[in-house]
Amino acid sequence: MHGPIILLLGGTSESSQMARALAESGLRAVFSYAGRTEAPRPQPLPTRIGGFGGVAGLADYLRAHGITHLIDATHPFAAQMSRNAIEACAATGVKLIALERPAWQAEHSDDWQSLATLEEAAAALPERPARVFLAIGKQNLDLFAARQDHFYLLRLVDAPVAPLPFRDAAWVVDRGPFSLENDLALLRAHRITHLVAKNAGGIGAAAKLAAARALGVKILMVERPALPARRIVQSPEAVLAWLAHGAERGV
Ligand code: 3Y8
Ligand code: NAP
Repeated sequence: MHGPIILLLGGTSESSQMARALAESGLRAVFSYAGRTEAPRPQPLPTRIGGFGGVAGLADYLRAHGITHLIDATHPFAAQMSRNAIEACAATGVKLIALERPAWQAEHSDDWQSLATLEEAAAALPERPARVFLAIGKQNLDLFAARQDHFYLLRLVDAPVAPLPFRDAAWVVDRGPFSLENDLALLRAHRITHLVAKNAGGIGAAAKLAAARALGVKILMVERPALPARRIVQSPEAVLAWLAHGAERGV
């Protein structure tokens, strides 16, 4: 009897942990990146890069490759990919599980404001000029372009190819995982007063929160988009148990 044939949707530190666990288990799996960055971290699994072509494209891929189990370990803000995975698995009968890290929580000493969207975060910036660490990558920067009176610090995975939509900005190229000392130095060097972040959760990008706490920087946290119900676990071990359980039952 053949074991599961797995598609692992990646792009997070948890998906890298999952890939290592799958490689060690000897199970048949392929790792998938969207192709957002120039040189994504190499994985210990056969890797495909690029979109599938919507729900239909993903369903075709699942059928063509005899995929039996899909692990969605994408970032909590990769909502379109996660929605597509739910629909394509429902259409093909492929079993779906999400590997997701818990959201970050405000601590009592935090100057932390939760927002529903990046637009709300932009609107929440103060009237008076501020010095803002936009730790949201390079998509969505235009949402902040209306406020040219702030200084913006950006952290990008790849150097920007287009000019930034800001009058007064600096940027660093860094991929993470980030360290507390690095993020403390970054916030101090740029005299940051506000931090805008998406609630990624996990450890890879949490250092900026600890640095903000230490320096009394105001945290504007964009909370995660809602997703339809699906099976969610929070560790690669739980995913392996789910795979083993299913395999025993021959499903
Ligand atoms: C291409 C794969 C690892 C994984 C690293 C984690 C950590 C850094 C949190 C900050 C926040 C941000 C951004 C971030 C996080 C980890 C993890 C995580 C945030 C890589 C990766 C890919 C991407 C895509 C990229 C986005 C961008 C977002 C930078 C690889 C490094 C800001 C999200 O240039 C672009 O277009 C970049 C696009 C989507 C958000 C955006 O809108 O710009 N991630 N990030 C994946 C693919 O092609 O499928 O290149 O190796 C993965 C990681 N991103 O191996 O250590 O918690 O997992 N990535 C956010 O949370 O706001 C950084 O700087 O503090
Ligand atoms: P998204 O908006 O949810 O997805 C947009 C489209 O990108 C999807 O419909 C799909 O294209 C393609 N795609 C996304 N993830 C893919 C994957 N792992 N493999 C193959 N195709 C993928 O996704 P996103 O927010 O742009 O994120 C893209 C990648 O960056 C994901 O791997 C995600 O885990 C990672 N990431 C994102 C963030 C973030 O802030 N959004 C943060 C850290 C890491 P088709 O419809 O053509 O299939």
